[in-house]
This record gives sequence, structure tokens and C-alpha cells, in this order.
Amino acid sequence: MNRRHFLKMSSATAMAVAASTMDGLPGQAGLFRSAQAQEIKSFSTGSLGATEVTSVCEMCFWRCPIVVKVKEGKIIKIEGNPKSPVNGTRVCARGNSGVQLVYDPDRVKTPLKRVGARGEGKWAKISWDEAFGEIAHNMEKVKKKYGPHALAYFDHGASAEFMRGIFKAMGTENYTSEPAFFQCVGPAALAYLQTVGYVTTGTRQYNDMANSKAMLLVASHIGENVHVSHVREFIDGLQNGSKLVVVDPRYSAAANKADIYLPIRPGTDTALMLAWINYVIQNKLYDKEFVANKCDGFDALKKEVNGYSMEWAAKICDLKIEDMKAAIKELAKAAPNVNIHPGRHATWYGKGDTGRHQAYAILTALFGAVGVPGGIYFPTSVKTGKAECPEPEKTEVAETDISIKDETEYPFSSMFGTATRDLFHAMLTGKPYPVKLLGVNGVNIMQTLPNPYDTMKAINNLDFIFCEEMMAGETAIWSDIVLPDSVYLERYDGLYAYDGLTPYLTVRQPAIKPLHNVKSPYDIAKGLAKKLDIEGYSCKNEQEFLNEELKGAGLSLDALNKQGGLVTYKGNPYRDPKSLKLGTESGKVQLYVEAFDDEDLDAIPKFDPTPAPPKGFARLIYGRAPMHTFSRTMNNLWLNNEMPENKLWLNDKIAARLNIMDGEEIIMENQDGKRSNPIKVLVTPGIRPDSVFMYHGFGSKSKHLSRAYGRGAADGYMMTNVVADPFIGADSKRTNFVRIIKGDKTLNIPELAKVPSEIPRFKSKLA
Ligand SMILES: Nc1nc2c(c(=O)[nH]1)N[C@H]1C(S)=C(S)[C@@H](COP(=O)(O)OP(=O)(O)OC[C@H]3O[C@@H](n4cnc5c(=O)[nH]c(N)nc54)[C@H](O)[C@@H]3O)O[C@H]1N2
Ligand SMILES: Nc1nc2c(c(=O)[nH]1)N[C@H]1C(S)=C(S)[C@@H](COP(=O)(O)OP(=O)(O)OC[C@H]3O[C@@H](n4cnc5c(=O)[nH]c(N)nc54)[C@H](O)[C@@H]3O)O[C@H]1N2
Ligand code: SF4
Ligand SMILES: [Mo]
Repeated sequence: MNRRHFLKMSSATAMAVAASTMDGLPGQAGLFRSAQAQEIKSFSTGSLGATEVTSVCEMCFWRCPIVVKVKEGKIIKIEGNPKSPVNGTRVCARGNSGVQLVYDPDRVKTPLKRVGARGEGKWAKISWDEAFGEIAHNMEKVKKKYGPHALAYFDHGASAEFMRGIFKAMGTENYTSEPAFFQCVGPAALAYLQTVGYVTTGTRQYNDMANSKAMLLVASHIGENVHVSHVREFIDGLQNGSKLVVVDPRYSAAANKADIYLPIRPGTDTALMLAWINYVIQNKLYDKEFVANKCDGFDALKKEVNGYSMEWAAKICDLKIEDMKAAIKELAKAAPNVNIHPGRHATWYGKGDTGRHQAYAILTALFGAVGVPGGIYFPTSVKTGKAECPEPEKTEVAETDISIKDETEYPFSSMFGTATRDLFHAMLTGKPYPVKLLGVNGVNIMQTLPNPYDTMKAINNLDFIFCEEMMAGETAIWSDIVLPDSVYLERYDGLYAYDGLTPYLTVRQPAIKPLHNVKSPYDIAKGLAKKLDIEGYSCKNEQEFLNEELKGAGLSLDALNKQGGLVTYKGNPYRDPKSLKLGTESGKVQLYVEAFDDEDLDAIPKFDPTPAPPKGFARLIYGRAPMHTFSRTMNNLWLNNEMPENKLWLNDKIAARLNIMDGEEIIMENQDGKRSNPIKVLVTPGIRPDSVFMYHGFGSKSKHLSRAYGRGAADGYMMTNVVADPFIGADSKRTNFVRIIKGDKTLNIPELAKVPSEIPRFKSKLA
């Protein structure tokens, strides 16, 4: 299918992209195989004789506005809220499958108490009163014995906010080491904050692909990475004729749409960026006016990057010079309406992750693509009120009670909370002091952090661990008490104010009464607070606090519902470059970040290569399956049917050398001898010979997830070499290497692409 044809087709049905099956075809033929999709059209099924409730999706954190159709007390269909300026009537495959989350037989249906060993998954059913009693008793006991900071809370997502209030009231500051930050966007957030004065990747992303004339995606596998409006904007951009450059060692869904595709050696992107920045400066392709008036540090940047030639980068990155040159010229031609995508998942190699994203921000600024159509834009905040009733007061702690984030060796982590690695280090080693109780909410504790073997040890050092969960998955089997949360379709949460191109305000509200013996996050926090004699959560119910918050926007729940559950506002995304004032100290772009220099870190990124695979191994890389969210959807009836297991992408030439056939089942062995679940191989030319790739989230170790248990393999179990980002302590995940076990044979991966001497080699005991 040619590109034009694809674009024409996809216009009506961008989202069918996500819903279509990726049936293991190499490259993206499967993913974008949307012949049927053409027929689906952007649809609304009408009321189907059902009651309609407007709400907000939580199958992923993008939180698209939805309409839930309920007939005879049962949810029968979910569609996008037609009033939504971002998704309209569209939802993705996952949003659609929320129906099956509610009715999943493997939900946690009642409070549970562990009776076997941690991780074994043996429970007794208990009452809510007993569950609250156990947790309160253990919280008080641990606090008395070790002090308030021995209590910690590790959370992610909408349901986690209320419980955080309990931890604050207990006097600990060891909470919110959100995986969405320290395992994800952290390095990118810091880089943009310091360079352009704001974070361009919040819950949503402030990069205007739809109005761009050219786009650069470094990794960012949009189309597999699916958020409805983000994919929509990407496709709108392509349809409007935007040129696309994709840099990825794997032929991703996005690469399939590229005008120029650069199959880079993994871990060398900063070399490419620095050579491009140098090329732009040397060839005067930058926006002279913007740089002169709105950027600090240009001379230092020019001097620093001077040595990075295209020839040098071509060798390091294993790319062709003419392709690299063609790509940067294409991007420069489009300036200032050029979209250097800021990325989202940034915790790749530890060392160098912040600098790589800093380089994206620098290139953006050189092109003057700040606050203009097609570039990065500014969020517009929506005014709401603050309800006083949901949160208890924070208890002030004694000066001697130091929080973990204040003891960190990572100079920029405490701006964003507690680095996960600092928290787990304290659990593992008792340093700087013991952490003995952990609350987990909305996190898969085994799949989300690299090195689950250390996580298991850390958990086994705890006196007590409890979780709030919907599914009987890995977090549940490692917890002493499991509190069953309601599904998002059964509950209220906070307000959702979206600050993008067209801002809006909406609210999550229940479509049905909660099934089973579960409670809403608000009622769970309220119940536990009562047991602990903590004051707060004084609202009668969620409606009361939502009404209080809506008052600030001149609304009420009733008034909002009368307007289709969503109101929009006028955005202010673009700025006149002349009057532009940024959130940095000087109000200008920082091409040289002095704050980094003050901490003896590179003020301008340098290329400091991550080690290459040891002989006999390939680098393990990973990404998103379009029809799954992390590890949380693998048990969903419909989504499991779409993709029940992941496969290991293996280069076809390597497969031929090793005599491995497509679909054959193998086991991976990493550089430290850790072995994976069995996984089938996908033989494809769409991956470099020095790398193997898999989708994240499969291979659950909980037997209680009847559909997901043991299906496919988990990337995290192959991650025993973890490198910290020196700026914030974020954990690397692409610093591990695997070879293949087939039957009783160990197969070393032959080396087809020569590694230049500038790149050191990882030393493995097994190599
Ligand atoms: N369907 C779905 N969509 C999602 C999610 C989900 O769970 N499901 N999760 C969302 C979240 S939280 C995030 S953070 C994003 C993550 O999605 P992205 O932010 O797009 O993640 P990346 O790691 O940038 O992109 C993954 C790609 O990186 C490539 N890659 C690996 N190593 C390298 C390298 O060294 N250099 C280069 N240039 N490329 C490399 C891989 O081949 C893969 O194609 O997805 C979001 N979207
Ligand atoms: N190895 C590896 N590690 C990774 C990544 C990777 O690609 N590979 N990606 C990283 C990235 S980018 C991110 S953002 C993080 C994501 O990290 P997580 O958010 O931990 O990802 P999930 O695997 O979806 O785990 C979420 C858990 O919360 C539960 N849950 C979902 N909704 C609710 C709810 O409403 N209430 C409650 N109480 N629980 C709920 C789910 O059942 C599931 O057990 O992972 C990071 N870690
Ligand atoms: S992108 Fe899909 S899963 Fe995520 S919120 Fe939107 S509809 Fe739901
Ligand atoms: Mo993420």
C-alpha cells in the first residue's frame, strides 16, 4: 500500500489502526492492515435503547472523554464523547474493551488477606472492617517502632490520590515515586523544564503534529504507542503533507510512514543529534532572530558541538551520511513549523537520557519551533475550585525525620518526588533508614520496575505491604492485604481539566453500581482514615467534593451533565515570538543549562556511549502493543483475543544463521544468566541484527489471571543491569542483553554490524 493510499484510508478511521489485529506480520503490514477498517467509519451506534452516561476512560492515562451505554443495568458499549474536541466519538481498542474489565472474572472481588508466602497467591477472604483494621494496626506499629518515614506509598493513576492523604497525615513524605515519572518521562521532563521552562509531556503532550510541515520521531513509536488524539494529530500532520523522519532500530509502525527512515544503532541517538545540531549551526540553518533574541548560550553550544561531524556520527550510529543530511535538511526546510517530538518514555540507558532529550529541545529552539503552529506549544490552564473536604491535613514531622528525597544523591530528583530507586534501596538495605511498610496503588510492582529479583528481596524485608487493586495480578499476590478497588466505570474520581489546543473540563462518573464487594478509592481512604482517627474526607460523598471543585469553574455536576458532560474553552497555545517569555530564570531558552553545570553535570549534552552488547548477545529493546496498556490489559477478554502473547522480533539473517524458524518457541537468557518464560520468535528484516524487540507487559506470574498467566514473556525479568540517570536517578531499561536457548542448546547471536572502537563493550560473565 502506498503512503497516499494509506493516508486517504486512515482519515476516516485513524483509530481503527489501534483496533486492527497485529497478527504477527513482520513490519507493520499487520498493524496498519485496515482494509476492513475503511468500512468501519467513525461511528456512533446511537442509543441502542440504552441509558447514556458521560465519563472518562481509564484504560490508559490519556483519559479520553467517553459515553457509556447501559442497558438493563449492564454496560453494553463505550464510545467517545461527541462533545470532546480531542477524540470525538472515537475510542481505541482498549477504551472499547473497558466493558470487559468490569466483567472480568479475575477481578479482586472482596478484601483479601495473604495466607501463603508472599508471591504465592494464597488468600483468605476478609471483611472490609478487618482489612482496614489490619492496615491501621500495622501502620501504627511501624510508625511507633521506626518513625513515620518508615511508611511509604508507591502509586500511579487516578485512583491513587485519596490514599496519599493518609500517608501525609501519618507524617511521612515518602510517597509518589510514580512509575510514570521515574520509569518513564523523568529525563525528558527535566530536560525540557531546564531548556524551555516547562514540561512538554504532561498527562498529554504539547507538540502540535497536526499543523507541522515536518516531524522528527526519535523512537516514539506512534501507532503502536496509541493515545487517540495523539495518533489522530500524527495522521492529520501526515495528511496535511508533513514530512516524516523516523529514527528507530526497528521498523516501527511510524517508520512505515516515514519519508526518511534511519535504522540507528541503539544507544547512539545523542551522537546523531549533536551532529545535526552542529550541521544546523555550521550551515546557518537556524532561526537567527529567535536564537539572537530568545536563546541564552548559543556561543557555548556552537563551540561544544563543533567537533561532532556527520562522518563521525555516521560511523557511531551505523547510518548513511546522505540519509542523515537529507533528514536534517528536510526538517530545517519546515522551520519554524517543525515538530521535534519530545518523546515520552525516556528511561533507556540511564547515563545520557537527560542529555538526549535536552538535544531535542535544543534543536527545537534552533528552529524557532517554540510556541508556533507545528512546534511545541503552551498549555492553557482551566480554572477550577479546590474542595477542602477530601484531603486530611498533612502532619508536620520533626526536623530529625528526613524524607528519602532529601537524602538523595541525584541532584534533580527531589523536584519531582522520591526516586523509585532511592525508595527501593532503602527497603533493600535499610539506608538511609529502614522503610518497613509499603502501600501500592495502581502499579504492577513486579513488571514496572526493572530487576524484579531485587524488588522481591525488598518486599520480603518489609514488615507489611498492602495494595489497592482491581485485578488479582502480580501486585496482589505480593501483598499482605488486598483492598479491591472499583473499576473506573463504577466510580467518580477527580475533575479532568485538559489544557491542550482546545481546553476542556469533564468529570468521571459511574455508569453502573460497583459489582462485588468493592469500594471506591474515596470510600477506601475514608474507611481507613476512620480506623486511624485521621480527620478529613469530610464530604458526604464524591458528588459533594466534585460540586465544590466545579464551583470554581462556575459549574455543578448537574449543570455539566446538562451540557453533555463536557465544556470547552478557548486555548492560547501559540505566542508571538517577539513577546515570548519562558518559564526559565532568564525567560529565554537555555541552550546551556547552568543549573546542570552547578551540579558538575554536562550543561550541554555530550555523547558518552552506553556499552555495546557483549559478544554472543543482542540488546533487548521493547515498546508498546497497540491493543494493550502496559501489563494491565492482558487478561481482558477482547484484548487478549486480539493479542494473547508477545513475540520476540529477531532479524531474519540472524535467524537463518541460527536455524530459527518464524513462530518457533525459545527461551531468552540474559547477560547474568537469568532465563525468561518461553516466547515465540517473529523472524523479520524489520529489526537490526544487534537487537531483539518485544512488547512489554506479557508473561504474568499470577495464576489468578486465567487468561494472562504465563502467556508470552516479561521484558523486566531480563533486566538485571540497571543504570541510574545521574540527574534524577531514573532507572535504565535498555542496558540488558540476551541470547537464545532453543531446546537444550545455547545459541550465541552472531555479530553482523561491526561495533566502532569508540563504543565500549559490556562485560558479561557469560560471554
Ligand atoms: N497502546 C499503548 N500505547 C501507549 C502505552 C501503552 O501501554 N499502550 N503507554 C504510553 C506510555 S506511558 C508511554 S511512556 C509511551 C511509550 O511510547 P514511546 O514514548 O513511543 O516509547 P519509546 O521508547 O520512545 O519508543 C519505543 C520505540 O523505541 C525504539 N528504540 C529502542 N531503543 C532505541 C534507541 O536506542 N534509539 C531509538 N531511536 N529507538 C529505540 C523501539 O524499537 C520502539 O520502536 O506509550 C504510551 N502509549
Ligand atoms: N520492563 C518495563 N518496565 C516499564 C516499562 C516498559 O516498557 N518495560 N514502561 C514504563 C512506563 S513508560 C510506565 S508509564 C510504567 C507504567 O507502570 P504501571 O502503571 O505500574 O503499569 P501497569 O502494568 O499497567 O500496572 C498498573 C497496575 O494498576 C492496576 N490498576 C489499573 N487501574 C487501576 C485502578 O483504577 N485502580 C487500582 N487500584 N488499580 C488499578 C492494574 O491492574 C495493574 O496491576 O511502567 C514503566 N516500566
Ligand atoms: S487512548 Fe484509548 S485507552 Fe487511552 S484513554 Fe483514550 S480510549 Fe482510553
Ligand atoms: Mo510511560
